[in-house]
Amino acid sequence: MIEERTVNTEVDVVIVGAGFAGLYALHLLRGRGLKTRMFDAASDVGGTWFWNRYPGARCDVESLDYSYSFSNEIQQEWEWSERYATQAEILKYINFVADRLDLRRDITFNTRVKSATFNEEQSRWHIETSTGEHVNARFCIMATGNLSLPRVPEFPGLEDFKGAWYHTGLWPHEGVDFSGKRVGLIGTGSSGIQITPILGEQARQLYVFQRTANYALPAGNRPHTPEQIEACKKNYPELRDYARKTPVGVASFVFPEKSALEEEEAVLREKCEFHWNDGGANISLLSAYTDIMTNKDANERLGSFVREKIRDIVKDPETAALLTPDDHYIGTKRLPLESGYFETFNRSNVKLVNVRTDPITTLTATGLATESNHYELDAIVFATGFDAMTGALQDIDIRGVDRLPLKDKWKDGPKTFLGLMTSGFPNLFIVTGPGSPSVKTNMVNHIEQHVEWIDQCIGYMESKGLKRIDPEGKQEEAWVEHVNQVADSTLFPLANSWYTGANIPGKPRVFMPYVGGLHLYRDKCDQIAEQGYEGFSLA
Ligand code: N01
Repeated sequence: MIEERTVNTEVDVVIVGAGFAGLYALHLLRGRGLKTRMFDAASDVGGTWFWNRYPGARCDVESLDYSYSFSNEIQQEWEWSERYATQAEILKYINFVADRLDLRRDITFNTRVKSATFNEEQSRWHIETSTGEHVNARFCIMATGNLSLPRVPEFPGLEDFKGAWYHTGLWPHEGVDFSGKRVGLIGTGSSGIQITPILGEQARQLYVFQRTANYALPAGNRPHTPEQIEACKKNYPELRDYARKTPVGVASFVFPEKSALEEEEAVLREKCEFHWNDGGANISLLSAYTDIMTNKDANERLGSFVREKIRDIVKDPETAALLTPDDHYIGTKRLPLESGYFETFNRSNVKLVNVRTDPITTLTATGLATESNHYELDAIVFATGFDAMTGALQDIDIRGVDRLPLKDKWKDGPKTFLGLMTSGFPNLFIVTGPGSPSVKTNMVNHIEQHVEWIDQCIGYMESKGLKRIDPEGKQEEAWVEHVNQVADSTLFPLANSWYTGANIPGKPRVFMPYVGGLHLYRDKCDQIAEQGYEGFSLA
């Protein structure tokens, strides 16, 4: 029994998170005539793009793809200026959409959802916020994002450090001027790789503390020409339709036909060179052949090409060797797109420090100590990532049937049906949750698919007078097994990445996204809905 608590508000749906997912959900559900409330800890809309304001932050999916497709008016009205949009431009776009659809009036900002508890008798969720509000809702939609709980490693001495420190995922709105400063950057994932060139230009001295060398491919970012924009706007419906039929949800995806092992060396090189020079090679190179992500030898043909490029760019052979990845297959960790990252290490004010062989031991009042050195620093930038995919959800005290905490249910790793719901937590939807293609796709495309599925599902329940939906335990187990089987048929689980939770000490090691392809996944979700939500128990 849930204890008696003051309930201030009764609504149909609570949505947590005002990013791409939450905003679209609010638009659709409100359009259905449902009373909907949204909460976000931020002071405005934007989700990940609200927080990640570090210099150099850009999306690694082309802007013409990384945008809503549900409204032709919106896609015709908006103009993307560059191939890869900056954080600032994406945030402006999200604000434009929020205003255009008049979404703000149902959003409560600066408010964190502390807990969500399922009341079995009423089949309703009881939500408590950081401002003391209690809201009772039939449905709860967690649009909390996959990379929204930033993580600063627990280095001893951080509180002693007299300089300023920042996390890329919590960047100050007023910006930071590093001119004339000695700056230490910890982390060389996508965020570290994007911020490095800018820190290199600004700082008097930049130390990049690298634990693992990472692959990265040139972004080849450039302004859109008026002709490109016009062609895209004219063909948007077809482009979007094609994107939906691809494994990653992008219009430029080309289905591969051949194994990399069957390709002659000269032809493979020519292809790689073309993509390298054209930039944005993340998707095109990884999917240039059928087996880059499934066969070690095929993968190695691409990996060796990129390693050679790194050695060509970086002039100092010792630094080049350190920057050359040697512990994972290319693409098994998120493959960042870079703009001048490797070149930055040719600058005289930039030094790469290997903290794998000489680990960071402590932060001090004046800098950072490794086992064998001390680095004097005025500022430290943590580009150390996030508790990904499950972190933000588990940060909320979510309790389902019998008040079982989600944390307990997921103690050995997340368990969901389709990454959309988890059994024992009825009427709680997760947008792009663990077990869905999510972070392995164009997120906006996938978000639209998930939100539309949830909206349709709620509509179906309304039309049938149903109060409760919960995945069947057996179906969930089968889905989790399928997700694992598909992952195990690829090289992805071999890397220590946030996809597997390996970046968080003590987190269960499970490969979380579904890598069977968004197109096939979409068909599966549609089929389930068409068959009256097969695999879910409805009451
Ligand atoms: O985080 P990460 P991120 N001592 O976890 C290092 C998306 N994103 O913020 O590899 C020393 O990838 C850690 O080292 P190691 C994108 O999906 C997208 O960069 O664990 N180092 C690693 O180098 C991305 O994948 C864009 O050995 C420590 C780094 O910190 C995801 O967000 C841009 C350490 C963390 O890398 C996360 O990226 C930015 C320690 N104790 C982000 N702890 C786009 O372009 C951690 N590290 C769309």
